[in-house]
Amino acid sequence: MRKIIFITGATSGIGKATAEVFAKNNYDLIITGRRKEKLEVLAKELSIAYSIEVFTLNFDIRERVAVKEAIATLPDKWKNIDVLLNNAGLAVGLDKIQDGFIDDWEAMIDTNIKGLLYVSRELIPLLIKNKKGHVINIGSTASKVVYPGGNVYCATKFAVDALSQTMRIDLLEHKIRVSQINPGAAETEFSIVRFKGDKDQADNAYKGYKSLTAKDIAAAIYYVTTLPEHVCINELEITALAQANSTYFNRSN
Ligand code: NDP
Ligand code: 8X3
Repeated sequence: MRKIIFITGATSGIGKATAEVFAKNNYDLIITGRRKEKLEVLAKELSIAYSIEVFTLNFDIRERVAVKEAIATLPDKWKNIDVLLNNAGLAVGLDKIQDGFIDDWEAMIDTNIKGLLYVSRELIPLLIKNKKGHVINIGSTASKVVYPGGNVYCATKFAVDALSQTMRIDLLEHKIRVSQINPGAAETEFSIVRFKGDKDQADNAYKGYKSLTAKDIAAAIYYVTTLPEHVCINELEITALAQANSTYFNRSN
């Protein structure tokens, strides 16, 4: 029987690359996101390429009822989840706190914190019931060190850090692993979303250095699931060689 990974935000970037890596390693996938067509194309592609099964769930993670209803449609055999990847997330804007747009703040808080909680609340009881599991939360270098204009995004990722630490305590008695992966800048749709479709601004984020790719992060996510059952990687921070932390980059290339 193949293992199952549930991935939030699998329509692009890190979530999509992770779906590819786990499919290649003979996992069945539950992939989620708002863009239904992208989910369906990916499901078809991966199930054919790797002879695995893929179940798609199309919902907006900010909608509490939609999350609950979507997860409730999982057939029993798909509830036997081994890995939950809480990945869906975004940054919107890079404004100073005094200039920030409240709609942007709400999008980040509702997605990065509340959405992660809604999904976790539905799925963690299943992991407990199955007496196994691994929760992997995607934090950020911004879970540890803030940067100018990062205010609310950094706050949401600090919150993810707090949740990973407390989940680890809550799930200790159930032998469920909790890992947090903290990527630095990785070239995905992240900056396009942050800069609201402004491609020039988005491209600037990755200028002058070789940034991480979504595949680099996906490889690390897979790695933390491959260790012996008694071992838990609590946290991994991964940056490009040219990035020291949230603020310091070597852009001399
Ligand atoms: P992408 O923009 O490429 O992917 C984000 C994914 O999240 C998409 O699949 C998107 O799906 C999903 N998503 C966003 N909002 C919602 C929503 N409301 N409901 C459901 N799904 C949603 O970015 P990344 O792959 O880079 O980002 C993935 C995670 O990695 C995020 O948590 C991000 O904060 C984190 N991260 C990214 C870094 C980077 O530099 N790229 C660095 C550090 C952390 P859809 O739009 O179809 O709903
Ligand atoms: C994303 C990291 O520094 O590009 O979490 O905003 S950063």
